[in-house]
Amino acid sequence: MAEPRPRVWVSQPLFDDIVGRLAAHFDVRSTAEVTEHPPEAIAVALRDCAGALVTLNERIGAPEIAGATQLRAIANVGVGYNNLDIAALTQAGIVATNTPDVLTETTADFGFALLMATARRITEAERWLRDGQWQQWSFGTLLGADLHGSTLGIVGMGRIGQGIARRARGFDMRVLYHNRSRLPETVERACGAVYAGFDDLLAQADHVLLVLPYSPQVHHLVDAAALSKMKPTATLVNIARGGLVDEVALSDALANGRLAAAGLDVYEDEPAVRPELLALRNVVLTPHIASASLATRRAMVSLAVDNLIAALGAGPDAGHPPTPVNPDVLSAAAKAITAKRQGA
Ligand code: 8YV
Repeated sequence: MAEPRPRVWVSQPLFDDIVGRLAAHFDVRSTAEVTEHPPEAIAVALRDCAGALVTLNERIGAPEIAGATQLRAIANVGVGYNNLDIAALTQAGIVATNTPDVLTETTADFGFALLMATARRITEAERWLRDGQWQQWSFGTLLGADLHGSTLGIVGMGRIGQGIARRARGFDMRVLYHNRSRLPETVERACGAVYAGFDDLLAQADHVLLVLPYSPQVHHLVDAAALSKMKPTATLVNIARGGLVDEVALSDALANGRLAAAGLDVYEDEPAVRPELLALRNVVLTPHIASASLATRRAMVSLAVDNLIAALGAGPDAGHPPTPVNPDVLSAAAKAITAKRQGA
């Protein structure tokens, strides 16, 4: 009798034609509607699965995998994977993968768009016009801050940060960056970016853009103290993770003229947005869409599907998912697959 096929869970409706590729190898348990899965439901969903395709909405750690004795791989649709407890997954021998590269340029485009909208007050201006407030053209209406000739401070100089720096060159901006480690000089030169300490960057930048990965170590990196180091005329843009910014301190700074404006695509408690932020006119708020072009979101799902198939030992790249997060687990898993094949 044929062995039963491994079961995989797909936590959200993604693109059916792409996710459909999983069915060639696995028994797929899909999710028809966008669903908020509480932790207990995730634990139940994972219990009899070998793999899962998940999004940032699903937080998976030790309690969720405790009963999932067959679970071998989790493919995250997203470059950020702070929704996954990598230490717990690694300890349990579960491979985790993410989706870098395919979203770099789209996300960098959006970072720039949000920066422009924030500095030049574009959404505020549209609301004002739609509200019927444009009764007479006036010279002093909705004056914003320039991008060209200004200093941009990028915090987090990975692939997306570098993409933003390259775009900034076209606007004749001076680019400072801060990163855990300084980049090789050749990369700095290619991006036209100069390394700065965090406080120095905050003090010098006219626009500060956050693009660093979230971890508990950088929780509230931008707090009241950091905000007080920024120019009162500056803008802050966050396209990384909400937890990087203390939203109470930010709302306070925006309301009291200690910061000119902010553009936020991510929030501390998504999808909830603080009423204090909603009430402010000098903040541009978007619903976590930095990677949301059709082509890129499809590419992300496709890469996640490739990762899951390979991590579970199927398909042409069996045992070698393209973008693992915890490759140590993978090498053990890949060895087991090779051994099984050689033994077969
Ligand atoms: C995704 C993101 O849309 O890639 C990331 O880290 O934040 C977004 O691009 C999100 O992760 C979907 O799960």
